[in-house]
Amino acid sequence: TDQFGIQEALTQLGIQEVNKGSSTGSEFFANGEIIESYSPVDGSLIAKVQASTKEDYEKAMEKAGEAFKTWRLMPAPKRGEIVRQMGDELRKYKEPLGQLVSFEMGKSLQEGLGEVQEMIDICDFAVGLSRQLYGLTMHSERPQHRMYEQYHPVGIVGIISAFNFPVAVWSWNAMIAWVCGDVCIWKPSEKAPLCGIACQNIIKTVLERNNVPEGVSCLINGRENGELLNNDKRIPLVSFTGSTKVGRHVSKTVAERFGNTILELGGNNAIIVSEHADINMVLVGAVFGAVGTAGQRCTSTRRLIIHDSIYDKTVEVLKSAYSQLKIGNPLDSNNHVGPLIDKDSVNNYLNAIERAKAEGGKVLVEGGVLEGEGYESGCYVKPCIIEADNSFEIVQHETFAPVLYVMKYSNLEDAIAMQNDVPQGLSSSIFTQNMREMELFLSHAGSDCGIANVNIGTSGAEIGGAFGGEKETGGGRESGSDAWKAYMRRQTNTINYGTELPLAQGISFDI
Ligand code: UN1
Repeated sequence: TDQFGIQEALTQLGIQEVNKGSSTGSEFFANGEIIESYSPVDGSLIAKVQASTKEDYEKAMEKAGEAFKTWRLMPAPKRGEIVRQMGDELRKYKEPLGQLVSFEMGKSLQEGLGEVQEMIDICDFAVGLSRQLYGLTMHSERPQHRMYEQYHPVGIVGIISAFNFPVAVWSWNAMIAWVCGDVCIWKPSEKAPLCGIACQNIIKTVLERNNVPEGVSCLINGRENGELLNNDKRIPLVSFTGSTKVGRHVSKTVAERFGNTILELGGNNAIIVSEHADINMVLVGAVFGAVGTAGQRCTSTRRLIIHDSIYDKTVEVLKSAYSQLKIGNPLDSNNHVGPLIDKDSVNNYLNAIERAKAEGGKVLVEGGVLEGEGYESGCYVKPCIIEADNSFEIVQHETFAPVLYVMKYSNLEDAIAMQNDVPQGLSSSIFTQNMREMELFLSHAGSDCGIANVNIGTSGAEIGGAFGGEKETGGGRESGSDAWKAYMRRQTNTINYGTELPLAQGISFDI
């Protein structure tokens, strides 16, 4: 691996052999069990992280609570200035952080760098936002009264992130929460804990330099901490990214105590390929969507719904593209597809293929686990294509791997119905050059997803839009647009500057 400079990157990011998994700003602590982080790239142990105990968690929460008291009083544009400096710091560390993401998680270096770019972009977005946390004013029905609304920070925001976007998802939440005046406590995935340590190391210098109180940014590693966050009444908002199964549990637990959640759960994203599509464009969108990040994005393309008149031709083009895919070390820019995150994931992939076959699916491009030189980690699999029915149970289910299901349609209403007929509702797309088709797809009778694209694949959303989806995807929105509102509490204010006290709704109450 060292031909790819990983050791150097780890050193630059301050990663040690054993890292304390909890910290508030510059103070590191953690006395729990050891989490070992193995790279799916070559199976090697990268480094260890000591998880937090309940006492460590309490310590972090105490610091977070204290920090909130001062952070909330700093003017929002001043908080924005600190986030601006974080963006600058991330620019400096883009290369090593991108390398670490690629090595710890297994996505291609290009995508690792792209993920850090999303972090930089959300910083820029948040800086602008820090001067635009607008509320409305309304006209009161009473004379000499003024009504308006304002947004206040909610307090401590819990962030539970997934392995597949081990740094960007945190930043979409944290950077926005920070300009809103909240403080954050982050539990990264146990499958990518070093990415969390690296991010904390990068931003802590900014916090220190600006005398920002410890606890604005808290990091806690260790699985048990997720449950502590979910049950903690001091945390009004938990932002969770992960599976629908765990998300359902988080949702119930947090709702039970009337806390709020932002849920970014599974997707089951389809591309409709119309007979009016530009096939060369479909090729890039669909293949990157299905095999990019080895199919481990919540926005990965899982289903292609192809018009029957161009079905055979499209399948041929796809087969030939798949035969040219290079699978291997994601740090080597010649490769298109890296490994899955771990062996459990490889098993899920194999099971999905078996189940699809058992339900009557026809394999068009064979899958399988790769062996031999370069594939020692046992996590490299071949992207496969299976002809299937949308109603197959396995097709209704999100498998976090490069398995693409293809199916036919003959009229667009049916294609849209198929695209919508899954429990999830994250991302969707249509390739067509026909204006009527694209508008129908985007209409009230069209896609039921949080993201609907035309002549673009399902993955690779920009940070400027609100990111998230409907149904079992959880309904949350993060990142751009007005997603910031979930990180603040709205207050309606009515001020009487007159000498009378008229009641609303014309009620008279004489005493
Ligand atoms: C995820 O997979 O959890 O739209 C997030 C995309 C990326 C984010 C994916 N910008 O594919």
